[in-house]
Amino acid sequence: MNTKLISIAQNFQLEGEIKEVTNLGEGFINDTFIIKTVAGRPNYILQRKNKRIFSPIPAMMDNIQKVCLHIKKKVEKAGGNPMREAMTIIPALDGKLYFLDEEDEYWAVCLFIDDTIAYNAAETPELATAGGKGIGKFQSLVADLKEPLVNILPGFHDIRYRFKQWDAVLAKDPVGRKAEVPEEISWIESRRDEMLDFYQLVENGTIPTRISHNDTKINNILFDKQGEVLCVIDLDTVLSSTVLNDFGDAIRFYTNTGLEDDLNLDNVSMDMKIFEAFTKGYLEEAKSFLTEKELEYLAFSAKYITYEQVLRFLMDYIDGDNYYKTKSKEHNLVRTRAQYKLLTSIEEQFEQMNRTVKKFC
Ligand code: GN1
Ligand code: MG
Repeated sequence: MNTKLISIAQNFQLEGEIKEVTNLGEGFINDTFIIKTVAGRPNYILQRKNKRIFSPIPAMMDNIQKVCLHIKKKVEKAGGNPMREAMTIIPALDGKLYFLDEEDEYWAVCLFIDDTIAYNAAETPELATAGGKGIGKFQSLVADLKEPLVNILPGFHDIRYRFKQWDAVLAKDPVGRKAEVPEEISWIESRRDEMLDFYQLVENGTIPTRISHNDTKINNILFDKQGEVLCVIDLDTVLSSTVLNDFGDAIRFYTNTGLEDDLNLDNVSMDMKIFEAFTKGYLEEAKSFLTEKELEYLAFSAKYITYEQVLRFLMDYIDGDNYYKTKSKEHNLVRTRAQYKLLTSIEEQFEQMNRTVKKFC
């Protein structure tokens, strides 16, 4: 594999001779590697982009490039360092933003930003506040990007579309798993109307659509050694959607006292202190551009995205594990139950979450 990866990497405009290409991280969708080069030269991130999910990949890379160049311009204007505070896409030798290999797989490279820290959990409230600021700042940096982005993930955080997929998968029950999970299915059905009522506000424009990141896990942010956010990464999902999705997804991830696939449900709950800390940081940056309606539904977005994630994991389980990478037959079901536990914890603390949002408005 390593020689194959090296020969893939050689198709990009890299500085310095390649020393090795090794695995990095555990994304559910793409495969990610680090390209190490000789001393004194930059290192790079190499990714095989998942063409089953992002389609078409060339349009996705164009979206990412538009966002990166826009952020770089603004960072430069503000006197910052555009090579560290924005992602840098490295083109292939032919100038394209991707390389298509003989097996029809798409690869892309970006610069590795060194001297940074990526966390897998919001270990302290201070880190959560910094993360909140980072996401708010990212949204404000891209708010005035005029060039349209191609919607390469139709219906991504659109619950009406997700219900269509859900109904189809349940009707088909392709691997006969539906009968095993009646209780889990009832978790989805009992909240269907509540979620559609919210989504209608997005569809009718009551809640505006803006450019958002759509995958705001803490490990998609690079921090500097002082604990401040340097750069938001993983731009595969930059789309026009409600920015509430970014807030909700971050809360789903940051506040979880357990793991996304925790086997021990007692570990899983929503940590109010982390919620408060993230919200404080986020609103410091985002308060100035959010509308009253967006603020009103900010806490709800955590319910919405966590619910959507329960649905997506369970749907993939019933569908026979076609979307997410899994480590065992039950993995998507374990994830479903752990995310549902988180959802119920959010529901229990919902009033307090709303009060916290108001405090920082
Ligand atoms: C996927 O692969 P990763 O970790 O960046 C998914 C997110 C989910 C997440 C679950 C394009 O993200 O939407 O929230 O897994 N990305 C896509 O943790 O489906
Ligand atoms: Mg991602």
